Amino acid sequence: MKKFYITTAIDYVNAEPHIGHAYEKILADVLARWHRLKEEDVFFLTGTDDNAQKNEEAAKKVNKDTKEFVDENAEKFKELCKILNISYNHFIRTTESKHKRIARDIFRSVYEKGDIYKSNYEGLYCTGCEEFKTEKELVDGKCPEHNQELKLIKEESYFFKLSKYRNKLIKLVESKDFILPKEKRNDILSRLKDDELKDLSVSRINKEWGIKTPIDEKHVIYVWFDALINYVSGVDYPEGEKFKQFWPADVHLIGKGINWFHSVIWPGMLMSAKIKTPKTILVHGYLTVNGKKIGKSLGNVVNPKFFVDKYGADQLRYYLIREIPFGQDGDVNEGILKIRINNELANELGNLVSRILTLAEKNFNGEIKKSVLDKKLIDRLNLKKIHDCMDKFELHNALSEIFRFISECNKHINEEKIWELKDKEQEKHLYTLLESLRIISILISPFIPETSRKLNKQLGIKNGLLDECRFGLIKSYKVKKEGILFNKIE
Ligand code: ME8
Repeated sequence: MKKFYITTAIDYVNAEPHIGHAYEKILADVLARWHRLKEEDVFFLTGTDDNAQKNEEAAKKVNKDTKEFVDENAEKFKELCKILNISYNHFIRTTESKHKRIARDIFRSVYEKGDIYKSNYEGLYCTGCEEFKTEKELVDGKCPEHNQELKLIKEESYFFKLSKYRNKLIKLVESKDFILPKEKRNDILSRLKDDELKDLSVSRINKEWGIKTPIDEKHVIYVWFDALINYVSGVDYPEGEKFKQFWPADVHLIGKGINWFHSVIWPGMLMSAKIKTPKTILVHGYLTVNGKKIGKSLGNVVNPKFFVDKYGADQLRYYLIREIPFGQDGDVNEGILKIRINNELANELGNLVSRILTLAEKNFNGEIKKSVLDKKLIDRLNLKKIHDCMDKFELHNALSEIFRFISECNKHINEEKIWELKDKEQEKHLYTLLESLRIISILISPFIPETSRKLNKQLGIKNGLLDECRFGLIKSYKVKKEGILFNKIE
């Protein structure tokens, strides 16, 4: 059986989750569910980045014990996954003892290889990014991601010989499908080729919070070195069955701001530790409000729970995936969310289901038998295009192609005036339409899983697989209408 291992970034728990976090989890969930529909063995990992200094600083600000504080916030990220129907297989936290042990083991093996040495660091640190910045990266003396002042730090530190792996890294980054979408590769490649690749400071001295390095108790492991390791500790590196089955990861899904860490630093660490590198770093854009990145430190967070409570999880999932072309930034706009709910979910999908089931119940007592398929309608489904879009991670295009077929079904009902047809003639059309609904339900299930579940219930069928997106499989239907799928928003 083919396997598919997908991860999201692990979130900082210095505050509650915002809609950018929700967006990433939804994208990953769609991919995980799609691969399950293809009957692949899927492992989907998400979790929290507990050991960051910014988490400790945030805890101190509210006079809380850091562990208690990160535990509380981590729960909120789990809760977010729950309300969004995120079907992860494991939720990892970097304060777990297993992760800590594995992070120390990897640090040690890189050290024993001779790739970690002690020196001094002097530079500007952005706690928002948890990263040293160069003068060149600053805008008006501030970090452009977080718009905040940097701390000048001058201290003893252990360094990882990242520079040693430069040529191998260039080759990796140049390889097809390593960084996707393709446009996200050039930045990284030019930075690797044009700038001198510096060794990386991988420890911080005299810090209370974090994982102690296995070679010097005075130092904790730099949080990025620690956090990236979650992708292998989450599948029980080095001896676990899951590691053997699932590593290397097929997709690390991340936001564009942390591409360098995933495309350069992480593979460099893996090369040194003699672990295979992941197959694809898949980079999504940022959600913005009035064009500005949404972020805790920028103080313009949008709470995803607000949208879920007000409109529903599937509605939010649909809107975010359909509205924002994968890889690009997208402005969160409640007005457009409402328009999409009304025009596409309620008027197209909801209405289609209601029209078909109403006729089936009224004229056939809900019982529709298999009959000749209506070729004119089934030819309007372009499954290949949907597959191609998914293979290319164009989730927005896949979803829009599915909804194009939904509106073709509505058009077909109008063109053929199906409600005016009699007996067998009408039943024949309804059979093809019910088969269309069954296939639509399979296709939408990764995107709007709750809707698919409700629809299957009304159709009286079980959840299907991609392989069952073929017309004429069901011998007879017994359908039962149960309320409407989507309420219209005033
Ligand atoms: O970066 N729109 O954590 P994080 C879309 N702990 N995505 C966004 C976003 C926005 N406005 N803001 C953030 C970290 N993200 C590290 C990751 S992985 C080993 C460690 C994305 O909480 C962001 O790009 O700041 C990242 O992929 C994820 O949310 C977590 O961000």
